[in-house]
Amino acid sequence: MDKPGIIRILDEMGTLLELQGANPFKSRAFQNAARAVEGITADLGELISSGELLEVRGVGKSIAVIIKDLHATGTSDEYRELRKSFPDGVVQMLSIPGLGPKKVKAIYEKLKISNLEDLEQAIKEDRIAELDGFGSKTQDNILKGLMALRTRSDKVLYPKARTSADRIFEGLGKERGVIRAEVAGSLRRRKEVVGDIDIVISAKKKDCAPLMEVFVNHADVTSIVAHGETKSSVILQGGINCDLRIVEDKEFAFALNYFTGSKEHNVEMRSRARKVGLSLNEYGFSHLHAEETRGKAKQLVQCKTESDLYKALGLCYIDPELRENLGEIEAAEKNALPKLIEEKDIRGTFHCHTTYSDGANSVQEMASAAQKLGWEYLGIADHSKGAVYAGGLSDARAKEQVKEIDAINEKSKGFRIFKGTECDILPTGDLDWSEKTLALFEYVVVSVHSNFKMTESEMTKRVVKALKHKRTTMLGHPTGRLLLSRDGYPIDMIKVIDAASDYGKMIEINSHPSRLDLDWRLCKYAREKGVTVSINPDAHSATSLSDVSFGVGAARKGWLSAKNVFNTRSSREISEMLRR
Ligand code: DGT
Ligand code: CA
Ligand code: CA
Ligand code: ZN
Repeated sequence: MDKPGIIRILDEMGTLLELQGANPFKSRAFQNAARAVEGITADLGELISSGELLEVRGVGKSIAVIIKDLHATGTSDEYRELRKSFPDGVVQMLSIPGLGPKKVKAIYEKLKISNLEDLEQAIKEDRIAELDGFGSKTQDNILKGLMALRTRSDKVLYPKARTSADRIFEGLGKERGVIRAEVAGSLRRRKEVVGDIDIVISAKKKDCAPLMEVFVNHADVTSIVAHGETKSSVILQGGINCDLRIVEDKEFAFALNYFTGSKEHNVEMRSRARKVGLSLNEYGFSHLHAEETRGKAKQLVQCKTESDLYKALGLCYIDPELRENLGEIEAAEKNALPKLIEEKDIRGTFHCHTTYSDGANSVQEMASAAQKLGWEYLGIADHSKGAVYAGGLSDARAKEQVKEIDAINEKSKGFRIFKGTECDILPTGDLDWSEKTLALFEYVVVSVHSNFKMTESEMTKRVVKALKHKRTTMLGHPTGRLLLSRDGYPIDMIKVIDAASDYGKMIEINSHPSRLDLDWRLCKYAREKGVTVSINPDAHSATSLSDVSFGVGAARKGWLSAKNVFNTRSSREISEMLRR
């Protein structure tokens, strides 16, 4: 388990102890330990193995053991015990804004309320207000908090859900009795944020119950929401929900298709089926009209795979990423779906940072890592001088870096570093570098990093002006959004894409999992306008070069083929394009 996960569990344990009415020093010790772990800058794994963790102020012996377990296995006996001592609903109450452990304890013990529904009911009956130390004002606040909790989005970023799903899937998929197994839902569709994990398995009837046992007893499961023979639902470490369905193998294609969704895609599929007199659900086809069933019940289409299912409806296979009911069914009918880009099409990438600005690795280290990924080239793009918060280069340092890259390129065969910069777009829409410094680079990524508070039309004008600059090659993270934490600045992306098209400029898909900006929903429009996209990792370390794979996912969701993407070209083609 990583540091943020450990901090969260320590905090939760402190709260649970408070709820239990334990010695206040004990619960505070957990909260202190959480703050102490937060403050650790060294590598946590090393601190643990060297025993230095005990020297960290605020971490006592027994908590050090818990941290060690959490780090190594993702869970700890103490944590599981503590979690078990309260119903899940009581723990959920703790996440209601404005409702602390003392109050939850009173509600649970005095009114025997252990879930949110009963809590809401009790509020309606004015029973909370009557509790000692509560009153009607407190009751109103709890109701407000409860409503806020209901509407809060509990989504997680794609990689977090992917990692959790892989951990469950790894063991479960190989269990005896599993015939076929697949991750479905928004995760299979590669949505940038995911609500919960859905897994579909096919097995013989007799194997269902034992498989379900394995699932609900997985080490990552923190609580069980529902446990049945063919469907179960659990909460995993980190708070993400995971649903499992087990079906018979002849139903597998139907169940996988249904649980992959999206809901909107499913609705379209069902209405298509109806047009040919069939009813479609997660188990198979059936005849729509009872009178037609007579005499031909046995003739229903069997579908072994999803391809068979689509074929039965007169469609060619639709990749999961496209199943958002955004025209994929009509295109599949005409056999007009694009051949989607794949990770192996990528031959290098642009927009990477080094120790010259705020990156963690040197130019050489970044280049070596790119070569290890099998790439032919790498574009470096450190920050421009105005980006002081990110170690922006001075003009002199920019010159030095360009020299260093030339020297490395001279020595290396079959690999090429492209000299670039990530140049700030000033509030006026001008570029941060002088013409003279801009001329040092082979390409220029322009990005907004400051003065976000502009009106939509001002911001659009600013970015369009930067795109128009003759030295500009591509636009970086076009909206500045951080998924689940910060909305992008207001900007008219249609106008921006139109401008890129008019000026012959590119737009990046920033592949950092919390950016994925250009949004995939706009890729199709960019493609129609002939705007080439560059899938860039915005890597600040050698390891994050692999974030490019998330960008490939976004590009696939956006209907892009290899030919729509800049960094599927060969090194020579890239050189020529940049020279022009
Ligand atoms: P999420 O989990 O919110 O990120 O998104 P999904 O798409 O994974 O949604 P989820 O987990 O609620 O359900 C998985 C799939 O099951 C969904 O994509 C389509 C199918 N499904 C669920 N509920 C319905 C429904 O009411 N109608 C239809 N047609 N399909 C449904
Ligand atoms: Ca889901
Ligand atoms: Ca689900
Ligand atoms: Zn940037």
